[in-house]
Amino acid sequence: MKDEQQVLNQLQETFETQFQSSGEAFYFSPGRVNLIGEHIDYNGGYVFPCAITMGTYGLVKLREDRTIRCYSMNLSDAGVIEFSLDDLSYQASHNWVNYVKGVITYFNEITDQSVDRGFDLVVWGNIPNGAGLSSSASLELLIGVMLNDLFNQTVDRLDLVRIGQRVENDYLGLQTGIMDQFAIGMGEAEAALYLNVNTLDYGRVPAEFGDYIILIMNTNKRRELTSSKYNQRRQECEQALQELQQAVPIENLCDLSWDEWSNYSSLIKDPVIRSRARHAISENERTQQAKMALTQRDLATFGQLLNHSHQSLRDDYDVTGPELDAMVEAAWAQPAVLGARMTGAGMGGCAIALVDHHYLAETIEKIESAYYQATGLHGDYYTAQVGDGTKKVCQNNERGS
Ligand code: GAF
Repeated sequence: MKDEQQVLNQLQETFETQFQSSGEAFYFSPGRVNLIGEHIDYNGGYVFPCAITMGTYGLVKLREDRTIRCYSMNLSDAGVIEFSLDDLSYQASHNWVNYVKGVITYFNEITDQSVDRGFDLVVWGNIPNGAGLSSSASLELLIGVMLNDLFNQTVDRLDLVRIGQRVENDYLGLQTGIMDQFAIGMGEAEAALYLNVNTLDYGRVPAEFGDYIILIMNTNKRRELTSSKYNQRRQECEQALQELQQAVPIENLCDLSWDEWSNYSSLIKDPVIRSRARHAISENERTQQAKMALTQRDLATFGQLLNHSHQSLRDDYDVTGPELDAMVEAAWAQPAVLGARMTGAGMGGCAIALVDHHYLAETIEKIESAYYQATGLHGDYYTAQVGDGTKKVCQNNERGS
């Protein structure tokens, strides 16, 4: 992995080549992994994500006019994508830049149209695209934090998080919850966030795994999180909720405890809808237990809960798919692994495993060999640390050499 200084230098060189002037301020926004609590941030449950040290860097400079020019070093073939502040509508050909437009749209809404000048922007990231590590939420928060500084606003972090979610929900039509933007905006080095999505109350739990580390395993099966499939799961959960509400006064599926669920599950007639609800309610229970296990440094229990989470996402929620299952099963077979599961939305993308770091290299080798045998695909393996939320890195004149 490049070190940060190299990244800043390359961003500046690229800025000068593309825009014939120097960028002024550098920003960083992380990706996230969710330890456990999957597909329940839209069911009123607890989630347990953390920001990671992989993420998106940006270098920006204000302009005098109303033009915005954006260049991604990862998608250099797309060249500079340009638009005017006077037209912030979605355009398919504008690709990743639609996230920039979406954030400006909602930022302007709550700051009395404060974004009144354009800017030039170069970004580079090391979160693999479509891998379920939230490259899009990373970009949303990067832009939000940047706009706050560029236009001397004081929008608080939680509102920037909400703006990111609105970009997904209202601008792009993907009915996601708030977990990803929250983890990225509020993250802190060495801490996982234990978040109640109903109240947005949260606590920081030291992400201390002793001899173990979180290995991120990319299936390289691009996540096919079409809005229709994700939104379909949401609708199924809503249907389950409505049927339960005939008999129980709850507002969210996760208002039911696992014990209560056994009394009411038969109210849901369709077995598929029933299994979606069972996942949400059991996952919420597991997340609470996992938080307790991690707090008590009971990693064996924590690992078991990761395994059960994956089984539930596979059998009840049907969002794993053959590649994630093969990767996770390969990890389960390794003696140095305490637990493994898919992370994020699923349907491709990444899984995580809790691995004894003394045996990391041979464990990766064995997982990779079993995964390749099962799928014909090669995986990628990362050991990112738990890192800070979105932040300004420095002004250009503070950059070392
Ligand atoms: C995606 C969504 F963006 C999150 O809100 C969450 O629902 C996650 O899938 C599944 O837990 O990352």
